[in-house]
Amino acid sequence: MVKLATALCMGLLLVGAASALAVGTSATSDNPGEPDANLVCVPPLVCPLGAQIESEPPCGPNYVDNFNGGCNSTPAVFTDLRCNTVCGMAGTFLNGAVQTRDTDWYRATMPPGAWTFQGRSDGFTLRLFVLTAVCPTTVLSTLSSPSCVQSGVLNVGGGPAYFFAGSDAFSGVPCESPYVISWTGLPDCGAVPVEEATWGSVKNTYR
Ligand SMILES: [Ca+2]
Repeated sequence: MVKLATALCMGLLLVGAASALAVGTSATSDNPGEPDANLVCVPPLVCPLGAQIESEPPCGPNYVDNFNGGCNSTPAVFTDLRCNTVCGMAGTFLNGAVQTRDTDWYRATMPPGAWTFQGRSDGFTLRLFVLTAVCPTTVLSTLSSPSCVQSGVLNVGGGPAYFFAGSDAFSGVPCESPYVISWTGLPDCGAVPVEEATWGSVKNTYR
């Protein structure tokens, strides 16, 4: 386990983590033989029907994340998970002269059991974390996944947890670059019951 402490706030620790763990870390495609980390998917990544939409405002120069910056934000702020699939947007930008990435933090209380967390991105290398549900937080597990490739799975136990999704790199990723992340153990909001009355209650509950 790696103590994030305040280093995560500035993204400093994760620079090292990224270079150590990421597959195809080149932000450009001019390294022969290496995967293009910013490969745009053909066909494009699709947001599954009924997925929860992140809905964060687009990042950009000097963007301040008061939406779901998690332990990086003051006060800490999270997107609460309602569904087992989320469609979100990642990106990098300049904060003054500092290369910065948008970080998206999700939280849920997982039911008792053993579950998984994974994702896929379009146009950038995705970084995922499972974190303890406290700030400052502690990394329980992490992985990266090249553009267009379904990631491996991170194991998640029951109880409260924080989850992180974002660009692995701190530069070179346009804001509004899409990703889809998913869990086992959370409600499937894409399931549409046959009976209309039941459908209405599901719609009200999950959308
Ligand atoms: Ca964010």
